[in-house]
Amino acid sequence: MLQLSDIQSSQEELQDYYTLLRAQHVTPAWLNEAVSVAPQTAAVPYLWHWRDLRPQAMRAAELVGTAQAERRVLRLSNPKLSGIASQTLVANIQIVMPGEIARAHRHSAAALRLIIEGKGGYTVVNGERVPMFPGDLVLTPNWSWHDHANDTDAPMIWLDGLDTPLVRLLEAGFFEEYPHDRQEVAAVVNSSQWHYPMSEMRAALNRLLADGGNGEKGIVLEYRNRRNDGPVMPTISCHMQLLRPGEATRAWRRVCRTNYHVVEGAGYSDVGGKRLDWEDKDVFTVPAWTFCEHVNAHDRPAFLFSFSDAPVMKALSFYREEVRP
Ligand code: GTQ
Ligand code: FE2
Repeated sequence: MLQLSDIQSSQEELQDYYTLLRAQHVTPAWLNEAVSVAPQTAAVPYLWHWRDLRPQAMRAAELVGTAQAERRVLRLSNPKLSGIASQTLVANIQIVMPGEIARAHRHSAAALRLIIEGKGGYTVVNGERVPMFPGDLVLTPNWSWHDHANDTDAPMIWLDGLDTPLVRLLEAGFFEEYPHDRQEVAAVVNSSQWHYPMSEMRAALNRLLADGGNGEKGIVLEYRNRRNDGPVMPTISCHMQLLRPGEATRAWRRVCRTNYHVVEGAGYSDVGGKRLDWEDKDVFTVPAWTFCEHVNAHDRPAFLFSFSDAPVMKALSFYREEVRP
């Protein structure tokens, strides 16, 4: 028969033993080893108001040139993390002023841009010129060359989403500067595999709305990778949700991290019991395994863009989701 053994040792014996272990860089796992029955996120729900962000982006453009900063970027910082919006994905605000360029480079981190403001600057992705208009999604996948330019007379401001914290955790980060400030543009294309215009997304959502939506998830579409029809990039998936005036979604929680950007509209989201009131161009973060429901509290449609690391969690069989009963 199996028996649980109960050994009585003195505090002194134990402390001597632990001291010895520490000196040998060995840790007894029975001390402080908290097992969690469900994910315990360190991050907190948080919202950044555009009315606060925009003046700071403009100020950055006065204080720092694109020659000094590899990228002139403000990193939205979760109050409980250090300098990042979520554990795996950053959400940054980048500004490129008229006549400026952000010089060409490439890195292991995958990036997306959701354009917030501007009259149409462009990003060059592996020699392809991709236009940037408000609401557009632009991808610069892992190890693709990219530089940004603004040849208009208005500031260009966008939201950057990158998987840099994940790449750092996995110790997989490479970075390379291009030999010139900008890439030669090989092709000027109207429809690039890296570009998802807001006009097309809006039209697709309105068609879905007319068809009654896709069930309990509401009026929401995933951006598809144009090569393989999967998530837009191996580590990041992107969605756009249309919330009808007065619509309230069900509360979901998922084993992944999600950052939201309000393309347009006003309302609020209940994220883990915290109410985040949002309006046009705000950004907010939803930690892992935290119930989240959205409410469009106004009489105009709301468009919520989001990006998450769900593809990573699915690939590793960690993904779960549930609706609040
Ligand atoms: O635009 O290439 O927000 O490399 C952070 C790192 C943007 C970019 C960021 C980057 C970029
Ligand atoms: Fe970059």
